[in-house]
Amino acid sequence: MSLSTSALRRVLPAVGVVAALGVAACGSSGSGSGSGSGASTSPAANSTSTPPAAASKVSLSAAADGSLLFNTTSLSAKAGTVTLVMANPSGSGIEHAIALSGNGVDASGQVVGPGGTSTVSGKLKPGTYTFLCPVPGHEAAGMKGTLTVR
Ligand SMILES: [Cu+2]
Repeated sequence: MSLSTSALRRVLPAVGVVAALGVAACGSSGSGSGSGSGASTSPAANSTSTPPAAASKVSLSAAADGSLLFNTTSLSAKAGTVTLVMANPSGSGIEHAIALSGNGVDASGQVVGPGGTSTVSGKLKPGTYTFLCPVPGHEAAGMKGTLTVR
């Protein structure tokens, strides 16, 4: 029995040395790798943000025969920046303009003679607005209508 004990004593230190060498060999291998100068991370920004307010143009015209009327009394637009473009036909023989009022909006375009175009724009929330000709007497004569914004 004493033989086997001394044999074990010779083997155990050898195992310890081998284990230590193995650890040292593994530990020395790693060198700093060049990771990460990639700065461009682009998340999908458009998928979560609210869409920008649509800018919409709405066209109308004054009566071509000089009547104090627009060609429509009802317009509609999407909420956002809305521009009304009013053409004054060259045959109207009279000045007109386009204006917009309602829901805190009160804006007038320039007065234009026959052949001209008057525009007015505003940031409009959903609701009902009035478009009209601000030339004195024209609204009362019928140059007005309703703009519905959705
Ligand atoms: Cu007018």
